[in-house]
Amino acid sequence: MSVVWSPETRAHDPRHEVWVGVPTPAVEVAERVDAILDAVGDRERVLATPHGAEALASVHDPALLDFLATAHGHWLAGGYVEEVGQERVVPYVFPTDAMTAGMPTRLPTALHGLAGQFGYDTMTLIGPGTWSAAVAAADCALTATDLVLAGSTSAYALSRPPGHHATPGGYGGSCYLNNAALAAQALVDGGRERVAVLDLDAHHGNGTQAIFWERGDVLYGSLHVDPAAGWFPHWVGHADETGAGPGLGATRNLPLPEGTGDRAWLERVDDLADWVTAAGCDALVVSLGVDAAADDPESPLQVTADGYAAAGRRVGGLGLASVVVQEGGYHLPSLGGLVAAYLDGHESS
Ligand code: SP5
Ligand code: ZN
Repeated sequence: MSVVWSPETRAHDPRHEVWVGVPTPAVEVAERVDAILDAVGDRERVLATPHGAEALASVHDPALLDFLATAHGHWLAGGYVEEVGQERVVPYVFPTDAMTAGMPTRLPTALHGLAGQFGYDTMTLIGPGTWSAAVAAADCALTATDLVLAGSTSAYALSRPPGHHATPGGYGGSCYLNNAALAAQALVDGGRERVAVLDLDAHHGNGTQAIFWERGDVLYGSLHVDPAAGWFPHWVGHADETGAGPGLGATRNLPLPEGTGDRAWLERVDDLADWVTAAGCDALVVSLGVDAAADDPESPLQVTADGYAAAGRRVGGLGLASVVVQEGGYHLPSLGGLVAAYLDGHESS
């Protein structure tokens, strides 16, 4: 399968997250791109082509897109670098019900106030290259989708920063634009009638779930470490969330206990694959996070490279046109091998 990538995805260089108020070293780093490129071997490499702002608005609110495109410039003009030495946009207050208590609100003048309308956590900073990298990551997913719509059986998008935590109107979880959702929407726009997004990342893809929550034409199925056991995204991703309205039954969450290894993880991959088959889908998007791996610093799941290869065989065996989109995976020494293991499995079946 072709590997769609863009050198511009390296432009996002977050350096830190802010975790419980403390700067911790970033894990979603630009080196991930090269770790993966080095491992995908002699597969054909395709450069992503620009798809424009209109494509991004197919799943995101214009207000979010405007904010992401302009926030860092406004941050520099706002004096935060001189005053406190913070070079990246970090939200300060969040307009949840706890704060606003049902009262009317006004958009804040200060950017560190306004940022809380769009950013929903403190781990996802906006630096000088964030917007161009996020757009490039989306273009990777959209270009891979073009290849599939043109007749390729499958294509892999080396999208980074990742996307599955980005909601219609918000960014968080190291994600800014929802690359997998953009691919799924583009498959629908290209004439596919029922698209499944199968999310193998260690975390629940709350953004993708939110985007397709009330839709029956795009299914969202995910297996992930149980948010109720204390894991991001904490508030959503439970088994009783199944969609609403026309989307009722088109969301499926399989939360997993800490320590889940290959055997139990692959049984749940089987469950999702059977679910996709039963739903009669005609195209597939795989949110390929490899942070469920045992070595990964961001999750307590214990999946091996052999496990990812077996998942690839099972999912590839569905025989559906597939856009495989990169999500998480943070252990740089093993990252590329895990991705290659999945792709080998997917292609072999
Ligand atoms: C796409 C994706 O995999 N996003 C992951 C978002 C969850 N990140 C959680 C970070 C938790 C705190 N990290 C610092 C831990 C220090 N021990
Ligand atoms: Zn993840």
